[in-house]
Amino acid sequence: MATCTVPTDLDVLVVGAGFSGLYSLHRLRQMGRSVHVVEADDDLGGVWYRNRYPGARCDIESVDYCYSFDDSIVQEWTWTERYPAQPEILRYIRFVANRLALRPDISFSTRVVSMHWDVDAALWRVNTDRGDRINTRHVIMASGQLSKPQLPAIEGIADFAGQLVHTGDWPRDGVELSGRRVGVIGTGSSGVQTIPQVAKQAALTTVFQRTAHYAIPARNQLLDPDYVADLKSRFQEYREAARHHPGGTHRKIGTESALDVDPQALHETFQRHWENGGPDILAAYRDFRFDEQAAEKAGAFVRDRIRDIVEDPETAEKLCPKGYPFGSKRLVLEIDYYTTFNRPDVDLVDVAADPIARVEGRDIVLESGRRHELDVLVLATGFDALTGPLFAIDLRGKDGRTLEEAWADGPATYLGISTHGFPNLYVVAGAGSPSVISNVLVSIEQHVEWITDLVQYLYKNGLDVAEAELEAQERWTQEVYDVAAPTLFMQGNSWYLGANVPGKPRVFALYLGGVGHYRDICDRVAAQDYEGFTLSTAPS
Ligand code: NA7
Repeated sequence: MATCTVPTDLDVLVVGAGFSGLYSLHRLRQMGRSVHVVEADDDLGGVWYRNRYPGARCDIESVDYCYSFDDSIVQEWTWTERYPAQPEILRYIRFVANRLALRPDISFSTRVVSMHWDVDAALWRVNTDRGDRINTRHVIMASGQLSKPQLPAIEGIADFAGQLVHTGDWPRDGVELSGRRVGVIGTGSSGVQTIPQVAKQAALTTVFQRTAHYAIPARNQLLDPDYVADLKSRFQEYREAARHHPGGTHRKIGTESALDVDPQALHETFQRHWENGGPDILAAYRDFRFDEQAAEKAGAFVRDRIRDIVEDPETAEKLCPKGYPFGSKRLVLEIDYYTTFNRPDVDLVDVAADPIARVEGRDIVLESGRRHELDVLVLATGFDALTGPLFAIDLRGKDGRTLEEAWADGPATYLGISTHGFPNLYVVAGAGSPSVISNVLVSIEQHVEWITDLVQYLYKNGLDVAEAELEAQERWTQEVYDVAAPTLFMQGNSWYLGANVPGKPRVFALYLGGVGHYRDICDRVAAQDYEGFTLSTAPS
């Protein structure tokens, strides 16, 4: 795609042209700021551009996973499925970008390689891989939470003699799967979504599973036009409720303990959730997030359903999640996943029992010496989440320290938005905020509005610099950890904890205090003239 030149002097540079970056661009343009977006990919869409693997779909309902800021856009767009598939989301993002004429202010195929804060000029000096040198007062990092694919540390994998692909960076022209022997490593959301689709085409599908994840039927379906029309007629009211809901959704939150309910009633509740599909079962009882025994009630129910569906008892047992609490990793929504293992051309290999030793030529070699010869190897091995995309840039703040050095013990932020020592740098829906533990579209809109309001406040008041105070940052970071500490999330070896990336500090970096509560805190800070930030003019 043809791309435009990046202006050399800007009020605001936005990094990334996904949901966050596009809304940031629109809002700042409306505020009259000089703003430009740089995007490493050759088109817009962010994760929804790159995750083009067969079966890719959002695990939040389409009517919630969309913008609300412009009601005419709400009225003009009509979602077709309960859980939107990647092509439909990408069409939506393109529709919004075209509708708001955003493309002229985006430079594609342009990756930021370094960003250094110039203290005297109070500017970020930014370099891109196309040789652009940009001076910008503010930078909004809209570079995504799950945008840096994580490759497994398996000897010889880079030299795999067949075709190697990662779900998070799926080739634009697709991958020929039909008639081929396809291996999939990873059984999180991406693996569970793609395995049934791969199996429909491949001659043989071999699934390498290290941990069985809890998966619930999505019960995806075409949306009833009357339902969509009704929602549209009261969409702002509908979204307003989500803005004040802990998860940014409409999920009903149970008030009872799963330990106080009699087994029959418990079973009926679980069965209802299983039949309705979707992740709402996570909130069926108030103690699912905190009490292992309570969560285990749901865990046992799911294992029983797997045993009902999967015909081979040995395969069923391998697919049963064990050893960690239900809900402590992201709950996976499945479509035809468990039934796929009833196919004669699908194999499940338990690589917890017999780990992958190395890749040799076209073979995956297990520690036992068993070999699996493949034509295509699909890595559904997840992402270096939240911090990965930020650390990929040589990003240096006031004292020349990199962000990676500043966050050596885990993300340290004020409100998840800003970091002491890195003035005028804002992260949208990143670590320290509700981010992807909520309906991220609600969180993105809230962040973009709050951040752009702050930028505009500075300009209106003749100020140049906003820097998070160290004390405010320490308090907030502690709050993030304290809220997470009593939850079962601390027990799941998930990307939420950074557990999937060797050497990453094991901290729960998302704010679990709830989207509505978080919004109130941010609003209070803004109302008190951005309490916790030092606001100043440029030294020179
Ligand atoms: P996830 O949820 O991080 O899942 C990655 C999967 O890959 C998971 O099953 C891992 O097993 C597995 N994995 C990673 N490395 C290896 C090695 N070396 N050997 C075997 N298996 C491995 O990523 P997804 O892309 O599925 O989903 C990420 C988010 O995107 C998701 O939560 C939604 O929010 C959307 P493990 O569990 O670590 O044992």
